[in-house]
Amino acid sequence: MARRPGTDLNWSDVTPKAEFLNRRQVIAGAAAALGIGAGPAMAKIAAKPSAYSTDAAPNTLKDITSYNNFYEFGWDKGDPVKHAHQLTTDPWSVEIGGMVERPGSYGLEDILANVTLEERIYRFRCVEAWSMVIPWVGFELASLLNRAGVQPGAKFVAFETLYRPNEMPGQRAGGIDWPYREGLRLDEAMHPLTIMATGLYGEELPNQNGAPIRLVVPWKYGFKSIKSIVKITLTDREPVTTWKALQPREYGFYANVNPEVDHPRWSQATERRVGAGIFAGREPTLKFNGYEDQVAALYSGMDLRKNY
Ligand SMILES: Nc1nc2c(c(=O)[nH]1)N[C@H]1C(S)=C(S)[C@@H](COP(=O)(O)O)O[C@H]1N2
Ligand SMILES: [Mo]
Repeated sequence: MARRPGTDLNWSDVTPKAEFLNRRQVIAGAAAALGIGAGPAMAKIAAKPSAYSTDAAPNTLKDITSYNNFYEFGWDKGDPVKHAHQLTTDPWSVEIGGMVERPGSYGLEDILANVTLEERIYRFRCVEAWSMVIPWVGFELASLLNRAGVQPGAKFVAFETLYRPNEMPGQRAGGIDWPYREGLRLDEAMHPLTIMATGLYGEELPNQNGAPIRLVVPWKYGFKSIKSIVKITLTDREPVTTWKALQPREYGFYANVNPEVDHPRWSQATERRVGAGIFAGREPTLKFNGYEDQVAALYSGMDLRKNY
């Protein structure tokens, strides 16, 4: 990991070499399927298809935009769609700081003008044992972190949601120590599956889904995929994260989807696909939410029961 400042950091730089070589063909195949960049994300986003997309059938736009967890707008699944229209998402900027070469406030338009937007159809698994398939539009977080220039000593990435209680009624109530915070290990953040989403179904991200920019980490429980991000900090120690701080025995820092490690209060072996209908059976939950081939190497040698 010894690098000169300003050098682009790739997933391979934070991944043991042998593991990277095993995956080169996957990466090469994906790269070939992609192409050139797209313009800023305005309504009707031009986004290229991705080899990382699942071929599972996506949920309907209605399911994805009316059954939400966004506690800034209330605790019920139907609260975000009722209240999130209050949120002002333009202008928007993301403050990138900590162990980076080029700290500063990055405007959303400027961020979008310098990335490649892709459609990524991902499986999405909430820790509450429901799931969806969501056609996100977004770009690899790695490209943004490289733009800011990650310093050699950085090991984690911390994220914060907007704190604006006058537009977010849930923030006027207690329960959570706002703002909502999340974090990733640097190698997780640099992984090509990790994206910043700015749209879904080829349109701008609806407010209830985390407009205008949110994280999506498809192999982890949904609470890691923090919404409406205003701050990204590179750090050398594990950052405080909202759910772990609230209930450390139930929610860990890693939160990798794992059917073999139950939540203390319910099984994680199966899941309910939202919208599948009341006669559809539960589906088996897949290790790393079906992304095991791509991400298992990030955790080789780790006890996944201890690091839940
Ligand atoms: N800021 C913020 N981000 C958040 C949450 C939240 O309450 N606040 N909920 C998380 C949880 S628990 C889930 S399951 C997903 C839900 O994303 P969706 O509503 O777009 O499906 O967002 C995650 N990101
Ligand atoms: Mo969740």
